[in-house]
Amino acid sequence: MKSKLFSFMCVIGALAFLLVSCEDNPEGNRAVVTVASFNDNAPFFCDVLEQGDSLFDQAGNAVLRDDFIAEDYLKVAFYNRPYNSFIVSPPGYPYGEYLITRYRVEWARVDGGVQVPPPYDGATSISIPSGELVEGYILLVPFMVKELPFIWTLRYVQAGGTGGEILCVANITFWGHEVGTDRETEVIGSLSVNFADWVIETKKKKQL
Ligand SMILES: [Ca+2]
Repeated sequence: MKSKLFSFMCVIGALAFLLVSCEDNPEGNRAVVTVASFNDNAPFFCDVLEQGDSLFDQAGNAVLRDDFIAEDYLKVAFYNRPYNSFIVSPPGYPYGEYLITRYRVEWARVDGGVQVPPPYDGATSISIPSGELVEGYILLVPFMVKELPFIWTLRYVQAGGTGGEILCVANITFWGHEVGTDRETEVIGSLSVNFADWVIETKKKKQL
């Protein structure tokens, strides 16, 4: 009799668990998503002007015609830790997967300066299955930021700038939701970003 009662209680318990597990409750988060790393855990060096194949001609004048501006992308690794280890969602079912849909980059100076790039809002679709580490890329420094006067002036002297370096922190907020819910949650991370005109002469010694 005791074993029948025990079995009955187990069945009731399992049913209750299934009901809770299958509840389509948009308030109930089951995943905890974090930024595992930015840029492979290294500071980000933002080159405000890319030099072409040639830095100087034979007369020592800067060769500017092959200089150009490149937008900078940031590598981001997300980890999706299941909030409840008892809930296992097979592929294709709700709650096993988290989807990053948009992000905002905001800047702070850490060198005593006051001018910062404006906030930047971007959209993306980075899917992170439960229990997995997923890497993606976001746009960190758009073209227009490198055209801002206080960034432009960091170009090397021969290109009309004054050189120098600006030290910033990028505070990045990601928004996303568990697949199967419509409740948006935030994931936040920060990294150091140094703006300068990095001139790598050892790679570009070619003269015209
Ligand atoms: Ca450069």
